[in-house]
Amino acid sequence: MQMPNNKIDVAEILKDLEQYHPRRRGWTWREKSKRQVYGPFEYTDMSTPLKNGIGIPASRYFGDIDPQPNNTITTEIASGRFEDDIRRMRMAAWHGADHIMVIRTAGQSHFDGLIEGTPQGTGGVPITRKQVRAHRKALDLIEDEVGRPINYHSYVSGIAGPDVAVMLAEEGVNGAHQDPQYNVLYRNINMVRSFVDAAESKSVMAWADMLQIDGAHNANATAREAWKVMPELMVQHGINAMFSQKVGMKKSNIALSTVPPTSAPAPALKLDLPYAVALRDLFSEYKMRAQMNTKYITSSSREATVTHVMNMLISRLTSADIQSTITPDEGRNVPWHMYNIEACDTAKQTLSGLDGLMDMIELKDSGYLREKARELKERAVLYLEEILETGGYFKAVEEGFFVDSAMYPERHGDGIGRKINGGVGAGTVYERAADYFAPVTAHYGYNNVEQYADGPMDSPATLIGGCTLEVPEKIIFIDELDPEDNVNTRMSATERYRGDTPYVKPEVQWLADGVVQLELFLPLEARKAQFAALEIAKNMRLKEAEVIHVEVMHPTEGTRVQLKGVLDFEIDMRNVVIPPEPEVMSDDEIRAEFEAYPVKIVAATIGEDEHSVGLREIIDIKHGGIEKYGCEVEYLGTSVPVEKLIDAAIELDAEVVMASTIISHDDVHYKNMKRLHNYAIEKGVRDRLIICAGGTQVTPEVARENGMDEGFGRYDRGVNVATFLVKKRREKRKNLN
Ligand code: Z97
Repeated sequence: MQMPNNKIDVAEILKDLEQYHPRRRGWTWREKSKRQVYGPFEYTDMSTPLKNGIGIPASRYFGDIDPQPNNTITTEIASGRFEDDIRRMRMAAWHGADHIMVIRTAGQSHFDGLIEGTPQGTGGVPITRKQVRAHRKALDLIEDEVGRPINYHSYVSGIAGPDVAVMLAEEGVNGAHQDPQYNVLYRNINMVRSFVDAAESKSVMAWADMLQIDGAHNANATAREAWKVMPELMVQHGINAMFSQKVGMKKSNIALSTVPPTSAPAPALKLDLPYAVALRDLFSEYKMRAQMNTKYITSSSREATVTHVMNMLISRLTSADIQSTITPDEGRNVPWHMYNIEACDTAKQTLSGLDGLMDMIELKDSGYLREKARELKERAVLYLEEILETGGYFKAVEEGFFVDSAMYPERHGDGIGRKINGGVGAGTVYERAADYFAPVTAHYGYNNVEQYADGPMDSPATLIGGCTLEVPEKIIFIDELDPEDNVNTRMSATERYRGDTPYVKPEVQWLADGVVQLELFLPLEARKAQFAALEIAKNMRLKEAEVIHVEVMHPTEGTRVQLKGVLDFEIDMRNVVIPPEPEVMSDDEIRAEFEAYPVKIVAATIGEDEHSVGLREIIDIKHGGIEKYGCEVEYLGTSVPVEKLIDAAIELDAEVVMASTIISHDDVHYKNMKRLHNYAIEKGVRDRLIICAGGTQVTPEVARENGMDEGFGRYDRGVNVATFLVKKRREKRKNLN
């Protein structure tokens, strides 16, 4: 497949999937460097550059640099259609994501086994072998294109945890959430079963060298007052981390899912920073995955972005290894393409802007920060002690220790209580028989390998010539089971819009979904504004209109409303006239030209026209006008007669005349251009002068028809005028020689 100049071909990826096997296993960190140069700057907290990527918009001021922070950057994709996720992964990778977390369909934890095929999901995709394999195969192409390994991530939670773990290991998935406490607390899966399953899952994950992220962030998101669960979060991290280590996972593959527990307007840093410091004190041997706070996310994407930025300040102050990026539309949409990209850009922008922070400041080693961190650690240790006194973890869960809404050791008694013998899958754990033996790799616990004393003790699978982990050809690949709910039917429904096609529709998550967002300000109070907005949407022929954000600007003066809806038409690009892109020279080239061949310009707004702003924008250095290239401009003001402008050019021996003309009533702007041209002829200077005109209603073609050398319209800036002048003067010099 041809990359990077072509669209990624999903159909091509799906072809011959049964032959695809992952080309590597395990997690990959970025290549960090203490001294990384990007353009004119030297960075200390960055990693190696991408081969192909897109910098944040402001990078154009710095020679299009695209500094890559040293943290892994996560993007969470949740469209529910894995084929559309593929295109989003590619965009995210170009914007700097190297950890692709594909959210799974709501409640997959309750599926009691693996499923096959490619059904559509809700809020994520149903994780299946075909879907995972297609994603990993697409990521191989994408990582070659950006020149950096990309980690693919999924979930090993739920009643089918070990089955999923084996499938993910087989398919070369690089990281996963795994935490038995998640099953117990949030999915009411039996706790004994969950911990036994977790041991098996973690063994398999360890074999595949997968990075594990725990599930503690869920306590923060579930708690009534999220900052009060800080001691518990530490306990949850500790239980999962130590359990994983005992099962055989290496410490560097164990990551804590950390999350700043509060958000502004709470005094967030005063709570979140001591908490982050306490975590580093207790868990320095493990990796830190910093997620942003999601508990207090609202439908304001602005607010979510600020929270994200503030959270990243903590990441920089305490060195997070992975920076997660929740999309800023998380509070109102199943995240859309552009918000995934925005979140990656927010991370890049913030982390590069904060480069070198810890070389300049340090966290105080006494006072409030350390006292608060110590207090949190003490609360966590007391918590653990009480768990022991109560009779262990299972007993503590029974007694509702977890997700209680008070700050431990206080208790509200509203924690999530589960019974040791209760929950899904209770009573399904059996002791292995004395002669139990499974010829598989990465199996947890007693496997009676001694009975095969002559055989390979460490790898019982060699007795069958290797299991599916070593011999991927043994994997049975099932393509599709459901004749309706599969990728082929979905893709044929949108075939018209795929690949090289003239038909286009806007989209936010699925190809040609037609969804658009509308932003309105209405001088109405909030409730009236919402319903007025819906009425407006109806008049605009938007289908399925839905208000997604309401923000009071003032109780009576007005309300900001954002809504989404579906457009029911397409554009045929064959009918769209696209003017050629204006050629723009680099600032350096223009500057060099005017240095070598200085130019004098006279400029004015002509006729009876008092507009001055447009022309000033073209001239003044303040807004990037042509002055910055070293042009000498004599500005004569507004309402200048055309004759006076030409006379001034003669008197000052100027080479260029720039006329601004905004008023277009009765085509006076074009009439004045004609007069300029004729008067210059009359004076015998037309050949000597370059005369151009600009204004909001000016069309270059019509300006030329009316005697101008060039015309400039509403989208032209100083650089467009300067580029034209350079080219025109070069042409004139050439003709002279
Ligand atoms: C994050 N925003 O960054 P099901 N296991 C664990 C989880 O946290 C989740 C699942 C399984 C989050 C990710 C929410 N997390 C999104 C530890 C979900 C999902 O829905 O129970 O089938 O699996 O980590």
